[in-house]
Parts: sequence; C-alpha cells; structure tokens
Amino acid sequence: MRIRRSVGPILALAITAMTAAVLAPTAIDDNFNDNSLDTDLWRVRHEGGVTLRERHQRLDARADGATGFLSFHYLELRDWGINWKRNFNASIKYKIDIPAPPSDRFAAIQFGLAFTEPNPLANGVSIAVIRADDGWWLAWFLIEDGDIIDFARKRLSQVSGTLEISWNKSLDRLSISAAGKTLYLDDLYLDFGGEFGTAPVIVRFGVGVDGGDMEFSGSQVNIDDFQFDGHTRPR
Ligand SMILES: [Ca+2]
Ligand SMILES: [Ca+2]
Repeated sequence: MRIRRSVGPILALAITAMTAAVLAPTAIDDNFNDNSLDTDLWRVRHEGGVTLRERHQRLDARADGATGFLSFHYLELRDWGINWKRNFNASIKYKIDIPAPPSDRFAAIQFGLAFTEPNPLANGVSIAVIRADDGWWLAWFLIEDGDIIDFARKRLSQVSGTLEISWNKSLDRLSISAAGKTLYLDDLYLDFGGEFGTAPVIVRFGVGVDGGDMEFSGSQVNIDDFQFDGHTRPR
C-alpha cells in the first residue's frame, strides 16, 4: 500500500498553506502483489461462502457452494472516505470469467459508495460488472433505505478489463466505464446531497454472489489492482 501526494512537494506545501490539509488531493493504490492483505488500509466485510484471498499477485475470489442469498466478501477503505463535494477517480482491474449461472443467480465484482454505514449497503450506489445467465453486464444501482430505486446497465463483451469510476461534482455526474462501455448516473448530489452531503462516503469493493449456491474457482474471478485518486478525509 502506498499513500502519496499527487502534486510536487513544493506545490503541496503551497496548497496546504492555502487550504485545509484534509482537502489535499490524495492517491491510494494497492496492487495486491505481496500475498498479504494490507489490513491497515482495508477493513474486511464478509458474509456467506465467498472468500477473497491475496495471492498470485491479485485478489482471488472463490465461492464454496455454500453461498446464500447475497453472499459477499468486500474490502472497505478503513481510514479514508470520499468527500463527495469534490471530484474523485477510482479504478479496479478485474476478471470475471465463469460459466453462465442459473437465471436466478449472479456473481459480480462490485464497487460501492455508501452514504451511511453499510452492511448491507443501505444508502448509496453499487457499481458492478455482473456475470448473469445471459452474459456480462456493466451496471449501477441506486439504493435508498435498502431498496433499489433506480438502475442502468449495458452489455459487455469482454470478461476482463478495468472498471473506472469518476465523480464530477460540478456536472453532478458519476461516470462508470468498463471494457469500452460507459454508463452515467446524473443528479446524484442534487437528489442526495442535502441528506448525505456532509458525511464522508465510504468506499468498498469486492465480490458478491446473489441467489444461492454457486461455485467458481479462484483463477476465474479476481481483482488485480485498485487505485483511488481524489479528495478524501479521514473517517
Ligand atoms: Ca498486500
Ligand atoms: Ca496485482
């Protein structure tokens, strides 16, 4: 894990002098290359039969067939939360290459932005690359009080790629891209900023399985790299 300033030291000093230090742009990345999960950076949230293990220079996901309704294994940024009044970017390199599940089940690489303490995600946005019975999908889900109140999706033709998330506060637009496809979520701050605007947004990502028993091997679902670059503040 590395935490670095994304501007030069002299410029950083000047910026720090002019603004509160907590608003300085910060970048975090984890390449998951040393076979040991960095628990200083990540808090682990885990439920059901999905495991996520750092090995083979990545996070390997497995489901042991004992998955229940909505089993998951997520990593949550421990001491950092997005200040969503300012722009940020995040990216996750992923692979989700598994056979088609039954129509009532799916597996997903998910990136969550939680406006309130999650587990489950009660208020926020869930962004996902989903393996369903009819193929692979890029999707976002807007969740309020535990219910999905809106969503959008686009079909993907590749099983691996980089999931890119970019928040532009002035446009009030979340842009979500993977494997050459892009989705937008507009008016997030307009709709939710009044209620949740002062709270740090919690960042988490991982692998989820919905709909009951489902197995996949570690070599077929994995996360290789995580990068986060934005204005953050300690939680
Ligand atoms: Ca590590
Ligand atoms: Ca890696």
